[in-house]
Amino acid sequence: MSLPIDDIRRLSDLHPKPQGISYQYGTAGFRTLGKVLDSVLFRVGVLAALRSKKLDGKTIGVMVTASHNPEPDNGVKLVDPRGEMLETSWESHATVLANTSSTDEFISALQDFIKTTDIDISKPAKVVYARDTRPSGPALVAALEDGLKATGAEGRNAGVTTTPILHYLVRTINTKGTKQSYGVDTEEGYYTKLSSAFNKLVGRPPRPPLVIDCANGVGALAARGLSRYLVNSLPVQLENTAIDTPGALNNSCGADFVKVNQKLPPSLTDVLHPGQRACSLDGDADRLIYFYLDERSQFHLLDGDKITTVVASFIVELVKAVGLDERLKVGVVQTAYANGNSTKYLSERLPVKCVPTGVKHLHHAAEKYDIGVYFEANGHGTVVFSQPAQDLIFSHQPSTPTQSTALVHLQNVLNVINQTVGDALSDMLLVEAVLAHKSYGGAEWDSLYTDLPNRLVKVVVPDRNIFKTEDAERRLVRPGGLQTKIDELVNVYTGGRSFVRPSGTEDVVRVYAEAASRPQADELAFRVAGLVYDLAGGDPSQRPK
Ligand code: G16
Repeated sequence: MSLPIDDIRRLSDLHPKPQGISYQYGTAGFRTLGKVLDSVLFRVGVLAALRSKKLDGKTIGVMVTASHNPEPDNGVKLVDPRGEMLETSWESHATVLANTSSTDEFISALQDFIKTTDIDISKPAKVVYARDTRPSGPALVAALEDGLKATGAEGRNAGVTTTPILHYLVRTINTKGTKQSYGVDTEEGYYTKLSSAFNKLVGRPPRPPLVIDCANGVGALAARGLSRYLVNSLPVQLENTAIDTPGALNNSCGADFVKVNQKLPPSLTDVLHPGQRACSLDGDADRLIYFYLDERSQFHLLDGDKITTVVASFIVELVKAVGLDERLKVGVVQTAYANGNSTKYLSERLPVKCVPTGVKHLHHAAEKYDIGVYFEANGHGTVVFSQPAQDLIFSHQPSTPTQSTALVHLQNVLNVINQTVGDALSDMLLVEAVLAHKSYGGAEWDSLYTDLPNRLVKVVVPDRNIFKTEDAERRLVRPGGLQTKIDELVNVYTGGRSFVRPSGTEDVVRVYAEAASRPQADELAFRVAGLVYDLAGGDPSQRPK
């Protein structure tokens, strides 16, 4: 059997690649303006089918989203059979196929690829796909469907849903009827799995109401779907749910806005009361940031690092209470963005590893532990349990009533977690369960350690690809000499730390700085941003101030 070249040619001609644009499969797949992604979606459809064939007909996922990015952006990423990110070696194949300039070139690259990767074309291909609420989504999904049609793949449209639900679907479809079955392969199956574990963990009476900022994105739909199952355990108040209002998505709301600006979304000013907990999702509901107002109505951020701390500590306590602390090692994975004081707090208690930005790096590192807790400071993360750890947790015979109670809690913790990828709603339930068990409000949780003041700045440069990093992105290798200058600046500030890295999702370079005081952190960040700008040859009128 060979490729249906005529079908591919005919449909590919409907999705020509625009001239002068170069695409790159980065940290979160392809991501750029939605209006230039048509050809990419077609080709991703073809690639997803080939990935499925390569993996003996296992279902591959495709998510159309640009997550926290502005509404005109869009993107697409592939999901491997266990719900994890696409295998790294295929990222470069995706980039090559997306950049072929004509149908002929595309077909010839495809044929080479099939040969070198040894794909058996006669195998079946199955793909499940979904999109977020962006206006460019429907047309991009149509292009993707043409790619599936061209290769004869069987497609399942999961509609408008969150990125983590799509990852969940991929895993449940592929494990259906096996010992590793992960749940029922529907959105309702997802809500039922998470909520029933949560309801068992928390029970009545209901928790005080939680305000959820849905970023005016698809998280609003999923949060509403989930809330139907939480009536007696966690009343929620959904805010920023305007999914049909043009321009509203992620605009002055959502997890990225709250984390970067370290302030309340303006739309919540008259909504949130002092002491009340609230959280923000991002545009595809795979990130979660908590916050609260103290009695003086001062804003306090509870970011991914704070989530790691409270979740990892709780899991360690449970494992100990069950009597499995010698057999189950819990570890934490962070990135360079982790607040210095979170790393200090955690390292005094647990093994902590630092890896480059991007869920795939964190996820893989977390899989090295029996129980790996990973969160990026931006609120993207989850907990992964090795298969032997899961088997042990579900087969262990406790010796005392206390151990027995702790074991049931640990089993429910495992079930409330979406292990496939960072999942804002699953993480929210996990955090709520931990807070309920520890009788913590926002202030008690926040007091575990005090964040070092920090600042994140974006720098627009002519070419972000000249920036190369090492040591889990904590040091710059190129442009030459810049790291020495950063080091000299950092030394001037008490408790100073700063690093520079090119973004994998936006055409910018990011600068992070922390120091002993807020003005010092701000000053250090802007001075480093200035250095970056000058060395990268930016327009002097646009220099960060
Ligand atoms: C994506 C990645 C995250 C990463 C974020 C920002 O998140 O999945 O791992 O932290 O982009 O990456 P960068 O700083 O390289 O632009 P999301 O929520 O946008 O999918």
